[in-house]
Amino acid sequence: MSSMAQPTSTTPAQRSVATVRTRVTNLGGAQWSVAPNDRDTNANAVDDFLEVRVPASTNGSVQPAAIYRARFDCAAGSVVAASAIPCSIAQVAGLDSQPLDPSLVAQIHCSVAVAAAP
Ligand SMILES: [Ca+2]
Repeated sequence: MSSMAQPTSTTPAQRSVATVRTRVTNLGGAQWSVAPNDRDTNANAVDDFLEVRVPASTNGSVQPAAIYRARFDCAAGSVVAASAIPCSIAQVAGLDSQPLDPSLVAQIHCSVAVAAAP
């Protein structure tokens, strides 16, 4: 599965892939791994799109849980609403890489919560 978050009021800077990896934390333990990548979708030399591939690492079912935490930069004191960060599920496949039944895909949702960085 991969999800995408496109912050509108935060400003992720141009970062290397290695730096982006340090900003995305797997919250699912051994259920899956996370493989983040950021992209510049409008060719202005600033990455503005976070894509995270989340391959399951078990043969059993994946339990509902928060999948990952991503840390974005924003100006000190600014307030960012979760609704300002769109999130979508881009692709869902089974462990065999085949698309899942649409009734299963319909049960998968993307949501965003916002918290200050520790
Ligand atoms: Ca851009």
